[in-house]
Amino acid sequence: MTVNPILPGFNPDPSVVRVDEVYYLVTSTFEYLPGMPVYRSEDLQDWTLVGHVATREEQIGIRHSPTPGGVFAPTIRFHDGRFHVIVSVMFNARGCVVFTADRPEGPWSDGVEIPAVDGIDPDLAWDDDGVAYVTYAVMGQGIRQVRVDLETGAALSEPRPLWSGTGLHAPEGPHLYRRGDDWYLLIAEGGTERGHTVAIARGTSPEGPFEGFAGNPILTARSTSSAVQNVGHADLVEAPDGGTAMVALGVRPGGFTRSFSPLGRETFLTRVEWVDGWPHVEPIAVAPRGGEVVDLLDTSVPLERSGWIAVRQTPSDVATIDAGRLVLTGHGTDLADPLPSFVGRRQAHIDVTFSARVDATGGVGGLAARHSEAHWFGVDAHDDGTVITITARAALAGFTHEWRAKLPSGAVVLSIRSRASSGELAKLEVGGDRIQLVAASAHDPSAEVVLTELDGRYWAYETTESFTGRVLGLYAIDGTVAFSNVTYEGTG
Ligand code: 6LW
Repeated sequence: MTVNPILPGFNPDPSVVRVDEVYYLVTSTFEYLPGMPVYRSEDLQDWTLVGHVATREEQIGIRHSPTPGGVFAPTIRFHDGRFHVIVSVMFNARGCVVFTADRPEGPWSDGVEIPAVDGIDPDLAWDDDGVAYVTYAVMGQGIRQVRVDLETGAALSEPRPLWSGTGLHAPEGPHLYRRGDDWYLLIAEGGTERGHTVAIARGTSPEGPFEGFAGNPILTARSTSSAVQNVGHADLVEAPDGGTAMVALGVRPGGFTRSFSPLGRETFLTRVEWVDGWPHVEPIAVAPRGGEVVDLLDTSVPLERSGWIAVRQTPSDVATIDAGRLVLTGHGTDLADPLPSFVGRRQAHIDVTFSARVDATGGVGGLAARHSEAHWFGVDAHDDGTVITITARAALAGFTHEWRAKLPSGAVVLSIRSRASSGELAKLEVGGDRIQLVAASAHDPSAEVVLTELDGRYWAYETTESFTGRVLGLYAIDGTVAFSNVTYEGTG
């Protein structure tokens, strides 16, 4: 593999399908909208965002779902000329929903609810007669299955237990495949944290019985020094050369003890060889794509098309574009609010400088990194015409700390700079990154003020009570704030 992760940053629970020569992949989005990005690739390495399954809040109904609820682990499949995505939307009324589309770019349907599926991680497979099987996980009950009429969402059989896995904690993330005369049931086990593994079982019918492979787990990084940990929640697909490829989630924890992962769960790729009817999976290796400098404000397309996301609302519900600037209006709420005035992007590199020119003459706003309502940090400005008050804020488990500085009135450039711990720090401590919250007058960028330096271990996947990752973005607390020159410079 030349590049790994193939989808860096917050992109967990990958599911992939091949249609003719083209691959489409979806990932989980929890409380963010638009939900379930659809990525396209012809070689499994380079992926382009082509759309989202949930572009309208009503499709998933997450407006009142608490973090870490919302969109968990979708499966994408193609059947009878149509794309299907099945998903469980957690902590809200929708539950298990199946969406269809003629084109992967969408539009995707409003969705049909499947009330019989009362678990997570639904998979969709069809037998030769066109009968649809939904295979899913229920905590404490293992992998279960039900036959479903996808037009109405009605169950065509009683849900029943299918496989309890090899005995590890939390069997989940099932996918069912046909290969020759056999059916294979791929699952994740051990929990989505350090114990995560992938296991497989084989049977002669999609309804089982399934016999576990003696060589399970077929993939895991547990108890290894691998730079990618937590590997699991996998999906299989035919590779361009006719072999088999696997996508799986993993994290890249920093430091000697590999403990903290600022970016969250990312999507990785590896190869599979079949030996005597069982898959043998190459361990996942890290090969980052390298640095990039991106102007994030492409005002020629709607924000959601170029990768912007927002919390329980779409970016277009929250932000407007005016004369080439992105404009946010605050309502006296910060990022602790379930509906913040915030639009963001997935942080995809460990070393990042994220900056924007901020016009805060009409309000209070700036740049933030969000993990959840309780875990975020930011730096914002308010310009009263004489001075700009800069405030850095860091919310940790719901407690917010603040630092202040003053600059002369005028345009200001705010930045969030994160760097992997280096030198003795990286050797001795348990990793993570160092984050600076920075302000400078736009007329004199050299005279910058570093308001504070944070220890990124407290804003990592492992600490933030969310299933997401770090999302860098723009926010307004009060009034109207305009942003331009929004740039992302990532390395490492
Ligand atoms: C998902 C489960 C998991 O439903 O984490 O890693 C949960 N796997 O399968 C949320 O992403």
